[in-house]
Amino acid sequence: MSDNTQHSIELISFKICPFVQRSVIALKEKGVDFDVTYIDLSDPPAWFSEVSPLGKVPVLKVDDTVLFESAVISEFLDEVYPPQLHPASPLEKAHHRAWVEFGSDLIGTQFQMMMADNADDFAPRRDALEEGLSRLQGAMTGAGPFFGGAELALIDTAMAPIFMRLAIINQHRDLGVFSADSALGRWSDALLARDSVQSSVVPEFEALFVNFFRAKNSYALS
Ligand SMILES: N[C@@H](CCC(=O)N[C@@H](CS)C(=O)NCC(=O)O)C(=O)O
Repeated sequence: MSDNTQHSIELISFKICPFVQRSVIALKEKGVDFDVTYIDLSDPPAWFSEVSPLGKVPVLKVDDTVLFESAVISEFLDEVYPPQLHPASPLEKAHHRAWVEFGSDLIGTQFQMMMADNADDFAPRRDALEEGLSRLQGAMTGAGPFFGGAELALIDTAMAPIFMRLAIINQHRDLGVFSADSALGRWSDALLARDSVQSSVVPEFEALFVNFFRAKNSYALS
């Protein structure tokens, strides 16, 4: 294994996976060339269980080495490909890493909310999402619009998938989990305006996302 930047990179993806989207945004922010192989998680190809130790995407094949776990993939990309997006200060970097973990949990909370198929199940999950977002806002430093201030950092690439999904869900049901005129609102606007974020999903993403959860009778989309 070498640490130069002449790697061949292949991303194994599921088109609506927020964790995969994190990897794509980081790759794009760094201008890294990569190939994408899409799989259907409801009917994965036989080779997938050989490649993915946890049976999950994203998987990043770097030459002959398989990487998994979106936060680890992003850390690798940040160490190898400029520009460095993590803060240089060890304390600030650790703070960002901790909140990336929180963000992973929040992605799960958002998913659970989308899986609620009735108002009674939906309400507490929506409230949990609001509470999580509020805590996240409390951890932001600087004057925005990004998590740590004016410059996009690695943690922003990890959170953008949540905001992209919220923008879509809000078109169907006004969740009211944060106001446009808040640090979260300004953060969301800045992320969703970013080229790397806009181009991080397939053109039919919104339809795929809505259809996936409609098939689960998602109350959020009813
Ligand atoms: N902690 C993992 C989570 C990845 C994950 O949950 N991916 C989902 C799709 S969005 C998956 O592959 N699920 C398949 C399964 O659980 O069987 C990461 O950050 O990469």
